[in-house]
Amino acid sequence: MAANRSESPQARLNTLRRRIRHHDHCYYVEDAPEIPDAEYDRLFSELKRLEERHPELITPDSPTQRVSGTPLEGFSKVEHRQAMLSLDNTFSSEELAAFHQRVVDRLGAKVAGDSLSYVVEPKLDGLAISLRYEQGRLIQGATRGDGRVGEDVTAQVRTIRAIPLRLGGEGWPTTLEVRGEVFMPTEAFEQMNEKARAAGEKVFANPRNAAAGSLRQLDPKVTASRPLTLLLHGWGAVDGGVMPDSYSETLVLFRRWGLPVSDLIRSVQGIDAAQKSVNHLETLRQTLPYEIDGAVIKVDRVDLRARLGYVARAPRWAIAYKFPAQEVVTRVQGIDVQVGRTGALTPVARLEPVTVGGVVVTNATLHNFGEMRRKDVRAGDRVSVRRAGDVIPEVVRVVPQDALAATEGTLFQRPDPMAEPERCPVCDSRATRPEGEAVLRCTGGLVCPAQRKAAVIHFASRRAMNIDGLGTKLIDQLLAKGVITSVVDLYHLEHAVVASLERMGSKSATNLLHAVAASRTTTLGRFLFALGIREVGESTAQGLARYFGTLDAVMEADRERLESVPDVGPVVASRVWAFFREAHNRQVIDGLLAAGVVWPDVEGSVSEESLPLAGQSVVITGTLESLTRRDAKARLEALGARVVGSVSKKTALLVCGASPGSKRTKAEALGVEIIDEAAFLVLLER
Ligand code: 9MJ
Repeated sequence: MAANRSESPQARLNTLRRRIRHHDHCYYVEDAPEIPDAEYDRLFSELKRLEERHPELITPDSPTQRVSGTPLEGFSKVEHRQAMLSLDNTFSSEELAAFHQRVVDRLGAKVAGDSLSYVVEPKLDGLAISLRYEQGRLIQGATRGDGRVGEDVTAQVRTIRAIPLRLGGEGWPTTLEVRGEVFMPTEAFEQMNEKARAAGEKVFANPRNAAAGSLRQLDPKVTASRPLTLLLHGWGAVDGGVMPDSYSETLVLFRRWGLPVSDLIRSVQGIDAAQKSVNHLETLRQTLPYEIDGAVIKVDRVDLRARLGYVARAPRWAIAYKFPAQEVVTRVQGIDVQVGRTGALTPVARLEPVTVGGVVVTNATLHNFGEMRRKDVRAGDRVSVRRAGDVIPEVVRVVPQDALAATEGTLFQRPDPMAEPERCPVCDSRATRPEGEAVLRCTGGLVCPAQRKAAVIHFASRRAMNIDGLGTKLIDQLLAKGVITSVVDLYHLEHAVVASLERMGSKSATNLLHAVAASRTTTLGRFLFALGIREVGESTAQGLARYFGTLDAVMEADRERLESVPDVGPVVASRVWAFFREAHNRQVIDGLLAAGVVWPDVEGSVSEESLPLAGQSVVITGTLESLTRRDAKARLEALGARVVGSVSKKTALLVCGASPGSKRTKAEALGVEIIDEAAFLVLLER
C-alpha cells in the first residue's frame, strides 16, 4: 500500500499526479472510470499528505490545486461568472472536528464555536450543474467543467422535468444562478441497465456515470429519454435582487420558487449536532431512492462564508463527509456457473472476501456470459465490486493492472477467458441461447436438479406459498433422498420420513407438516407467483389474478387477452400462455389442486362480459386534444381493449384524432369502425 521506499518525494508526486490526471480523464471526460471512487480518494489523499509535508513541491497544475474535470469537445463553452467549486473530503468524526476547529480559528472570537449554525445535507453522487434564470426564465444550463469553464447543456437540462423552465412565486432576482446535482434515481438506473443488458448492450457502471453520460449527450432527445432529476445545493451569480443572509433561508425561497430542494436538509447548531445529523443520514442511506456517497456540512451564514473564503478547489466553509464505499476492489478467485430457477446459466465471480458498504461480500454476479466477455473478467483479476441497497453485488469492471500498480501488487499472467459452457454444469443437458436473448439456458427443465431445487425454494418462499421452516438445506435433503421429486410431493410428506432427516426430529417434522398444511389455503395471486412462470413476478401474478379472477380463466386466455392485463406485454403474455400449454406444468397444477390447495374467489375481478371492449383490438391515430396517448391507451385497456399500433382486419375500432395519417385510409378500406375524439370521450364516459 505504501509508496515504493526507494522513490524520492518528487518522483512519487509525479507518479501520483500522472495517475490522478489519468483517472480524472476517465471519470470526467470518458464517463468510464477505471477504479472505484475510494481508490481515487486514496491516491488523492496520499498526494495531499505528501504536498503538506513538502509544500515547496506544490505546483499550480497539481490536481490538489484545481477543480477536476475538463469541458467536453462538441459542446459550446460557458464561462462561470463565479467559480463552481468542489468539496474537500473527510472520512471520520476526528477529521470533521478538525474542520470545525479550522472554521472557528479563522472566524476568531466573534463566533462561539458551539453555537455556530451548520446545514447538513445528503451528498449526491451525480453531475454538478449551474442553471441561470433571467427574469425568472431558464436561460442557460452548464456543467461544472473545470470549475471556471463548463459545457453549455441548456438544451439537455430543459428536458429534465424537475427543472422549472420558469420560476414560480415572486421576488426572484433579475439574474439568478442556482447550482445543484443532476442524478439518476436508483430504480430507474437499474431498469435502464436491465434493458440494456437484455439487449446485449453496454451498461453503465453506476448511477453517476449514467447521469453524466445522459446529460452530456449532444442530442438532447437522448437526454430526454433518460430518467434524470435534480436537487439544488447552492447558488452562483445573483444580480438585481436581495438574497437572504443564510443558506437555510435561501433554500426556503428556492422551494417557494418551485426549485427542487432535498427534504433531508437539516439546520443544526455546533459540530456535535452536525455529526449526529451526518450519522442519521448514514442510517437512511440504504432506504433512499437515490444513491448518496456521504453528507455535506456547510456553514449557514453567508457573511461568515465570505470571511472564510476558499482555497484552490474548495470552499473553506463546507466539507464532505464520505460514507463507506459501495464500490471496492478485490480479487476474483474463480468463476462459477450458477443455474437459476428458469435454467439461466449465470457466471458468478468467487471473490476474496471484502466489505462493501458495511457487508462482507464473497460472490458477485457477472449477469451473463456476454457481459462477462465484454468486461473481460478472468480468474485472478482485480475487479471493482459494487453493492447498493438490496441489489445483488455485481462485478463492475476489471481494474487495469497498471491502475493499481501505484499502490500495490505485481503483474500476473492472466489465464484464457472462461469459455461459455455448452452443457449445464449440473445436469449436463444442452445449454442454448434463444435467438435475440442475452441469457444462456439449461434445456433440462425440471429434469435438472438445480432448476428443480430452485423451483421448490421459490414455491415455498415467503411471498409465494409461504411454507414456514422449509429452507434450502431441508429442500436439498428432500430432493437428494428422493422424498420429493416435485412440489406436489410436499403435500404428501410422511411424518416418520421427515423426522428421520438430518437435523430434524419428531417436533420439527410436526411443525413442518403443519406449515405445509397451512399453506394449502392461499390466494390465486400467490399460487400463480409460486408456479414460477418466467417473467411473472409477484405484481404481475397479482395483476393476472385480479384481472381474470379464476385459474381456469388465466389458463384458457389466449395471448391477446393476456396482453390486455395492465403491465403485461407481448413477452410476458407469451410466457404465461406457453407455460400453461406444457403438459408437465398442467400435471403439477392438477396435482396441487388434488392435494387440496385452495383459494377464495377474487372479488371484483374483471370477467369477460363485464367489459365493453373485452378482447377487442383498438388503434389510436392522430392527435387527441383532451388526453395524452398514454392516458387514452390506459383508459381503453381499463375497458378490456387491446391497444395495438397498426390497423388490420382484426381491428375492431379506430380512435381518430386530429391530422390522422395512413391508418385512417387503411381503416376505411377495411371497413373498420372509426370514431372521432368526441365519440371516444362518450365511450369512455360509458
Ligand atoms: C452534493 N454533491 O450533493 C455541494 N453537494 O457545495 C452538496 N455538493 C457543494 N453540496 C459547494 N450537497 C460545492 C459543492
